[in-house]
Amino acid sequence: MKKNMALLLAMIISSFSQFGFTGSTYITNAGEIVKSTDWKKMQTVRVELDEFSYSPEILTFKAGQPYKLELVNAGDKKHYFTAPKFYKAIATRKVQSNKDGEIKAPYFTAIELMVGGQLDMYFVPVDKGDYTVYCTIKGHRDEGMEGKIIIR
Ligand SMILES: [Cu+2]
Repeated sequence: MKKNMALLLAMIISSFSQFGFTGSTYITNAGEIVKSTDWKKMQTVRVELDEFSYSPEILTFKAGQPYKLELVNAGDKKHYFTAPKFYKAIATRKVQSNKDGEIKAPYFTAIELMVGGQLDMYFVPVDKGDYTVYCTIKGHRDEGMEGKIIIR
């Protein structure tokens, strides 16, 4: 399990290094939004990753409402929850693993889930719009591993 966490950290750190090249337009006051949010009002949404799908396939969130998004890999392969534009439209508080710990960070581009893994993302949707989520492992998106995220 420690090895998995180290891998996960490596993935997240490598995601960070991409910022400089994207001309990023992340929510710059994400920290203030997270702090001023009433987390007692948080709603929990669960999405399962499998071969080769996200269930549910369409996620709808309300701007300003705090959420815990439970990302669960129910499949037999590793999968990604890659959604660069969505991550840029939200204020993220943290991503937490109930057994390994948590990572407090305002910005992500992708989250990788090991087989049987679960990570919970705590966030507040900010920018309304339609976003795409997909798996970046070779062939998975072609097999249909793509979903939609709506912030309204
Ligand atoms: Cu996949």
